[in-house]
Order: sequence, then C-alpha cells, then structure tokens
Amino acid sequence: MRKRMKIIWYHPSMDAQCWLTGVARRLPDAEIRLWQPGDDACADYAIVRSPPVEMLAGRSLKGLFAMGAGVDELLQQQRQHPDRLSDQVPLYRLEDTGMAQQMQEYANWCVLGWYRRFADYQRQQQARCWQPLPLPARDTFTIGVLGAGVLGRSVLESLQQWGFPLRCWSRTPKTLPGVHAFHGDAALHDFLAGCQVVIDLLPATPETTDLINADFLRALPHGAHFLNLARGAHVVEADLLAALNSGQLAAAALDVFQQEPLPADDALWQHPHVTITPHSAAITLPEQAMDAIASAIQQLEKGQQPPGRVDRQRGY
Ligand code: NDP
Ligand code: OXD
Repeated sequence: MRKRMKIIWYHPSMDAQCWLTGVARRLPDAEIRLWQPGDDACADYAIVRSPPVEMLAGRSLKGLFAMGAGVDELLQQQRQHPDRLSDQVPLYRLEDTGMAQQMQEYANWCVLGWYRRFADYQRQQQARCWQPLPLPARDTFTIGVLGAGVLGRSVLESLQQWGFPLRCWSRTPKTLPGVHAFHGDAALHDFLAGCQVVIDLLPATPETTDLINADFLRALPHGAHFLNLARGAHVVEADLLAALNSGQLAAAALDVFQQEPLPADDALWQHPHVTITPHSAAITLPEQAMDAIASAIQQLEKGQQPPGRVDRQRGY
C-alpha cells in the first residue's frame, strides 16, 4: 500500500481548522495534523508561521512552506540554531497569493494622499480654514520603490496610471517599462536623490538591516515621504523620528516596526505626520495561500520544482 504523505502545520494565531480541512480537501492523499509540543512523529512537509524550534528540529523534510512572503524570521531561527535546524530542507515562500493587490491599495492610498495633500486639508478642516493648496508638478513627484520583486513590481505597475516618474532599486539590474531602474549599493544615493516618495518593499536580510538610517534619509530631497510596507528591521527608528521632526521627511506611513506590537509609549504613535498600521499591509489570504502550497506539494511529489523557493544564502 502507498504510504500517505504527512504534513505538519503550525501558526500562532490563524484558524487551524480552516487550514487543516482546506489543505486536506486539496490534497486527499495527505494526512495533515496540527503540530503540538512533543510531536516528533514523522512528517514529509511542514506549513508554518513563527514555529517553535522544536517543531522543525532534526527534521529532514521534503519541503518547508512559510505562510507569508518574508522568510526572515525562519532564516534567523536557522542562524541561531544551526545544530538543530537543517539548512538543507527546501524552503518556499508565498509569492503574491493576493498580497500584491493589497500592497497596491496601500501604496496608492498613500501616494495620492501625499500628492493631493489630504492631511493638510484635514488640519485645515479642524481649523475651519477654507484655503485651496498648491500641488507639486506631477512630473517632479518622483516615486521610488526599494525592491523590484513580486510585490515591488506589482506596486510600480499600479502606480503607472497616475503619470508620476517612477524608479526602482534592486540588487541586480532590471528592465521595467516606464521605470527608471537602479541597482546595487553604489547607486542607492542616485536613486534617492529626487524621490518625493520612497516605498520599502525589500526583504529583511543582513544587507538591508538598518538601511534606512540618517545617511539614507539625508540623501532624499527635503520634505520627502516614506512608506514602509516591508520590515521594521530596515529602519533606524531614532533617525526616522529625527528626520520627521526636522521636516526632512514630511510624512511617513509605517506598517512594520523594529518591535511589534509597537510599544504603547513609542513616540511614533503620537507623531502628527505618522500613519501607523499593525503589520497588516498585506495579510495572508488562506484560500489563495492553500492553493499555492497544495499545488507546490503536488509538484514536488511529481519531482517538479515549484515557484517560491528561497535562496537561503541570499536570504530571500
Ligand atoms: P521578492 O523576493 O520577490 O523581492 C525582493 C526584492 O528586493 C528583489 O527585487 C531584490 O533584488 C531586492 N533586494 C533584496 N536584497 C537587496 C539588496 N541588498 N539591495 C537591493 N535590493 C535588494 O520579495 P516580495 O516582493 O515578495 O516581498 C518583499 C517583502 O515584503 C518581503 O520580504 C516581506 O518582508 C515584505 N512583506 C510585508 C508584508 C506586510 O504585511 N507588511 C506582507 C508581505 C510581504 P533582486 O530582484 O535583484 O534579487
Ligand atoms: C509576510 C508578512 O511576509 O505578513 O507575508 O509580513
């Protein structure tokens, strides 16, 4: 009799039953179970978010699936426990699965709000002030996206309709229609000079940690705007706050932070030019994520290579 493939699942907050039944429906040949402490029975695949080290320790899985786009937490865990977690297990992440549209929505809302000065109008409304405000020339309102991967490219595509100059910055060269592409550390300051809006869609890796610091912020034009849709680890928050206080940054919208949840006494909460959301820019949509993961497992079972494989060396 053919051995049934075994899948273990863990997420600290998502509805386990929805996933267990959803994956079982898509993979009728599989046995899927909620991993619980003490469970070291065999498994072929694991589907995880923020798993305890014990769940994956000593396992040589055929595939490890992250229930998100970023895998920084899993790779960090691996670096901290190299003796317990195998770096040979193929690691896969979610590519888009409905997150690209959510990122487009957030980015367009911010860009248009900043361009059309809606926060200024809100302040004027509070003062019962009737005063039309001048707008910057559209062709000077340059928007730069850090990262030109699945989500960065999608956000750039969605911004094309407004006619703003668009830029991207990535590790390797890119050719994207209608986008001035920069790549590599040496080109970062050229990319930043002239950006009225910077949108962060980079992965968190050792190279991108603390990238957005005083030096980075000084390279922007005075009064620029910053949107972080990616990871808090990219930002030196004291430098960001100083740039907001000095007016070097006119505004920031922040979905992610060095420490999450953002501590109640953090100065960012109260800042008049900061918008905060609780790491919800693009959430994992279970149905689409399950479709992608189940399809990837089927491909692996057939000896094929599914999309979304993480390059552990590169860190994303
Ligand atoms: P991708 O891996 O598809 O894209 C990453 C991009 O970043 C690539 O263009 C890559 O360059 C570039 N990059 C990586 N390292 C560097 C570097 N050192 N210098 C310059 N460019 C670099 O990722 P996604 O677009 O799918 O996701 C991006 C990130 O968004 C995730 O890693 C995650 O952290 C975050 N995220 C946040 C969510 C939220 O709710 N806040 C939800 C989902 C994702 P190259 O193309 O040359 O390799
Ligand atoms: C992700 C996230 O990486 O939710 O998917 O941040």
